[in-house]
Amino acid sequence: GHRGVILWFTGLSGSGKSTLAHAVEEELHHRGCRTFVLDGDNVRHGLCADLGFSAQDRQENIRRIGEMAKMFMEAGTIVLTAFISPYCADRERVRGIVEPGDFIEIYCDTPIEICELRDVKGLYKKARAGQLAEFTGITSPYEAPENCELTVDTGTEELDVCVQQVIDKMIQNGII
Ligand code: GGZ
Repeated sequence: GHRGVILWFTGLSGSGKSTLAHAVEEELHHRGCRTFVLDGDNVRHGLCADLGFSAQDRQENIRRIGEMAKMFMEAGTIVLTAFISPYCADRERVRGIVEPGDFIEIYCDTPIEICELRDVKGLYKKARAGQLAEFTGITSPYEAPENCELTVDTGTEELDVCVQQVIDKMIQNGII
């Protein structure tokens, strides 16, 4: 068995948050866990379709995601969220609405140079060309976590190594 918890992945665009969250989810499924991944694909097109990328909109985006993650968690689900969530204060606000230990912050620490080299969607190129305003890491800030539960070297480590680090942390914390 397992309890509900929020695994909060944060990092730059292209840092590997969503990839890692889905890979951790797959491993958790093998272990018989109930999970749900929240990411841009299922949130920014629906619940948060009215929001852009100003600091204020990002704050509201993270607030809604936090409230939704909390509800899933209270139903006993392991929730994995994969959003840039660039502001420390916004992440701390989510931490504050759940019990201590129920919010596990995981920093996907890929340096911007590597994210920009990957540039899966060509967004960095657009941002550099001035065609995309308020782009995180270029024209909008990213505040790296200072007291997160886990930092993963998603820039250089293999995916399965990163997955194992998250799983180990969950075992350590008595979640699984
Ligand atoms: C950052 C942007 C922007 C701007 C569009 N800044 O790599 P992606 O494409 O798939 O992930 C990014 C996603 C970020 O949305 P989040 O909801 O995670 O952001 S936040 O937590 O800050 O609210 C990127 C795309 O949206 N995208 N414009 N200006 N990312």
